[in-house]
Amino acid sequence: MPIALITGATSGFGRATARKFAEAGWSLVLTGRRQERLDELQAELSPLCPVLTLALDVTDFDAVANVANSLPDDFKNVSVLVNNAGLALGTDAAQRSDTTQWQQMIDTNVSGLARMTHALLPTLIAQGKGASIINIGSIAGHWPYPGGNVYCGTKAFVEQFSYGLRCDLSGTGVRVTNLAPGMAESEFTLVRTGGNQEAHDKLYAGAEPIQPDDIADTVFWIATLPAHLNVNQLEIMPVSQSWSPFTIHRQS
Ligand code: NDP
Ligand code: 8X3
Repeated sequence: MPIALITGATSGFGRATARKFAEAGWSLVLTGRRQERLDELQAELSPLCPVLTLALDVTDFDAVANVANSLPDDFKNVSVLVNNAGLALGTDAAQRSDTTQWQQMIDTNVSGLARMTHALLPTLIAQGKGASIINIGSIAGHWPYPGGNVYCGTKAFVEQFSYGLRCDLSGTGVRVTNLAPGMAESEFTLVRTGGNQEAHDKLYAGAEPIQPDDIADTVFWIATLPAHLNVNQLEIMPVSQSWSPFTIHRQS
């Protein structure tokens, strides 16, 4: 069976995607920082498919550069890379934001994703036709909102980087997708707010948000499309989420 490598498999979209691919019997390389969560996934999914877990921080650029070389023979021919690891930190206006949080978002969502891709490109190109890079962008990369500042910027990067990869990989058979979800219920808001359960509950209450399984189904669909097809960009929102009028600040 083919091999998928999923970053940020310890929670939310990444964990649901791991479960989806496991049900289909794919071999999986699952990464994230939390070893306990990786151990739990290994125990849960090993009866379904071959699973290798790797404790990997995508901001550890030396470890990321070595990731392809560190894979044992049974797991080295990765044909699907799901660049999912990412986070938002804070919702303050730029002028009140903490630049340490900005840097962590840039290191994770931009540099980590770019370097993971670079590390896996020779492997993916060697697999050729049907191989895929599925980058998890966001509607935040398309539409600004107050307090989104650097997070939105990192997701705009993911979109443009995905298109640039499409250009550079022309002729290799390797596909690239920017999958841009809207509001989804995961640990995202707990991470963003430093563990504020009330903020999490309030945001999702009555909104019927996207669930991680919805994104897992979409990732699996993209990865298993006929090899001559490339989904360049897919934006997906809950029906409950839409746009508002522009804000006009008026002189008093
Ligand atoms: P979760 O917080 O539930 O999951 C985030 C995952 O990213 C975790 O597995 C976490 O693992 C991993 N991660 C974070 N930082 C690092 C790091 N430095 N190195 C390795 N892994 C890391 O959130 P989601 O599932 O919602 O988020 C997944 C992706 O989807 C993110 O890129 C997010 O920006 C994006 N997204 C989320 C939306 C939402 O509304 N939820 C909407 C649109 C996009 P660990 O902590 O173990 O390292
Ligand atoms: C997460 C979606 O709108 O909360 O990427 O930024 S949003």
